[in-house]
Amino acid sequence: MTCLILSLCIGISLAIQAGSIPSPPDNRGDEFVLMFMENLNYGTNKTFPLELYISTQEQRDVHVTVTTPKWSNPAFNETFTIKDGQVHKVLIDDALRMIGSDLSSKGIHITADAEVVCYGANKMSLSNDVFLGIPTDALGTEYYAVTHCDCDGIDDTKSEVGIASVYDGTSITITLPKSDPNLSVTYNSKKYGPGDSFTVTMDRYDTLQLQSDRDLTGI
Ligand SMILES: [Ca+2]
Repeated sequence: MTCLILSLCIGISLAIQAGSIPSPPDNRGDEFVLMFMENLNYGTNKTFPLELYISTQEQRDVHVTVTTPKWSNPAFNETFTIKDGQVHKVLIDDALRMIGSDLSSKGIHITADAEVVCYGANKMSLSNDVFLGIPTDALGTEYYAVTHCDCDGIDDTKSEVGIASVYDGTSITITLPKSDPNLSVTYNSKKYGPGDSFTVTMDRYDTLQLQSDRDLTGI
């Protein structure tokens, strides 16, 4: 028994020295693919750029590049350097903000030569949202969304979900929740109801936004 424990300890020690134990998924990473969903503008026609904030815990200079690889209207490309404690703000043209239920190529690609964190602010007049970016190495293949909807017909608000693709040829199956008999989503000229499923194939940097007049929670 002693020999077994000893050999196990040696095995673990060697693995740690070789750096072969992967770190658990977290929000620090060296690659992100992000998107910005539609936001409402109350009482003004002023447009607001998309905001990204990028920081790091690294003691050395970290080189970061932010691009919109499949979007050129206008194209975006910015490279900068940050280190421990610094936060760099990136402003991106609001044309990258999604509109309606649509498939487009508005993915924002962030790469760095060490781990960084990224969060975004989606600002409009009287309607601000923020989100934490999840790096590509922490992404999964199954998600449930929680959404909000003023479903009383007074405001022109909708619930919405957004998907950004990291890989070419990604097949995504979307299933609408069954909880609301009046729920519907119209995508690609087809109307889907409670419990319906449909599949969308997306390539790298493609972005999909789906909206509904009803609460999409559970999609
Ligand atoms: Ca990480």
